[in-house]
Amino acid sequence: MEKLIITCAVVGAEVTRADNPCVPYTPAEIAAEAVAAARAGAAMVHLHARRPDGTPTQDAAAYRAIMDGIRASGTDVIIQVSTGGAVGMTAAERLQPVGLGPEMASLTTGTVNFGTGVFWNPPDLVAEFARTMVAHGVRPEIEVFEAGMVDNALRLVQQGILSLPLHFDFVLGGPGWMAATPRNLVHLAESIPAGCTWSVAGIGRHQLPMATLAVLMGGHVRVGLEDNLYYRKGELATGNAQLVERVVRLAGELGREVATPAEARRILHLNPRSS
Ligand code: KMH
Ligand code: ZN
Repeated sequence: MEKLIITCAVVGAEVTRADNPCVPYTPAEIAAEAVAAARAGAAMVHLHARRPDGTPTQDAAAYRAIMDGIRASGTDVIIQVSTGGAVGMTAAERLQPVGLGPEMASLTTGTVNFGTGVFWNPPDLVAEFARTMVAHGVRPEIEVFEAGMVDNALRLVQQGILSLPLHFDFVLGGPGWMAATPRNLVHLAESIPAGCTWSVAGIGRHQLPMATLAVLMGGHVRVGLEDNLYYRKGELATGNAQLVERVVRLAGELGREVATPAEARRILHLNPRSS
């Protein structure tokens, strides 16, 4: 098996300090959480930005400040920006951080219910996002909330917009999406073409069981406060690093080595970082 890539989704767009006081808001706080996650063993961070009051923003300046803060720490963690943003944002708003030329960006390849709203990703928008990523040399991570989103991504390959191998992230267990069950995870892992890679992001209480399955199945793992605020039932996580540390321990117990950012770049077919 390849070494295990741990991605940390450090803040997301929805969770607040009322949910868990560790949720970071300012660029400096988000960067600090990302650096702590990287030091704990995350090879990649999935970023969203917030305004100082906690409301989500896709403002490029906010992302730039977060990215600069992460790089200033000296970590070479892979930086993946969100193009999902928050429900209700326009396409132009959501695309802003791609212009900064991060190594990766998330790309959700279909529309799905999200909380009480709709996470709107019609075909034209998805194709535009994919083309913009390619134009900026940004590698997509395909976010899969429903099984048909795998097929939608492969259609982009057939259309010549994206190319294989792709990296998929199966986001399972949120209300209104595919359930976080072993059967669904096996089905998704078997649905992607040979040579592609996948991780799983289990939502809430599903984070740990899905991570465990991925470690055993040869997939990769996403954890972090975006997806899960708790360490265990009734006990809030003390930060992103704590959730990453647990996966590192789990992988060690199960005999799977954890990838460094440089190793993760090789596994994901990203260019090596020169500086
Ligand atoms: N906040 C959700 C509406 C992504 O980052 O690409 C979308 C999301 C997915 O978090
Ligand atoms: Zn996200």
